[in-house]
Amino acid sequence: MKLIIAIVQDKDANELSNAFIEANIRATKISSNGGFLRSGNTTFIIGIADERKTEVLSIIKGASKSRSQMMNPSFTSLTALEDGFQEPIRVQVGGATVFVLPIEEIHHF
Ligand code: 2BA
Repeated sequence: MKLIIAIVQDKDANELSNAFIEANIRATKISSNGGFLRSGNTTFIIGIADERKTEVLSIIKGASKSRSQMMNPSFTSLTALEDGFQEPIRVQVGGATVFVLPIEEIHHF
C-alpha cells in the first residue's frame, strides 16, 4: 500500500474531494498553510493499494490548476522589513505537490 500526501490550493479542494468520492477512494482532508505564502491550502492524505496509485495521481493532476498569486516580499524577510516597502512579486503556485510513501501496516480499530 501507499500513503499519498497531496497539497493543493483551496480552490481545487472541493473538486478533488468529489472526484475521490466518485472513484471510491478514501481520503482525509486537512486545512493547512503554505510556509512561504502563509496562506491557506488543503492537504489530502490517501491510503491506497499499490495498483491504484497511478489512478490517484491522475485524479489529483486533473483537479489541480496552476495559478499565479501576488505576494508582498516584506512578509518573508526581516531585511526587507528594514529596507522599507518593496514591490509585490508574482509567485506561481501549484498545481499540486504530491508525496508518495510506502505504508508498512494499516489498521482500522
Ligand atoms: P507555499 O510554501 O506557500 O509556497 C507557495 C509557492 O511559492 C510555491 O508553489 C512556490 O512557487 C513558491 N515558493 C515556495 N517557497 C519559495 C522560496 N523559498 N522561494 C521562492 N518561491 C517559493 P508550489 O511549489 O506549488 O507549492 C505549493 C505549496 O505546496 C506550498 O505553499 C507548500 O505548502 C507546499 N509545498 C511545496 N513544496 C513542498 C515541500 N518540498 N515540502 C512540503 N510542502 C511543500
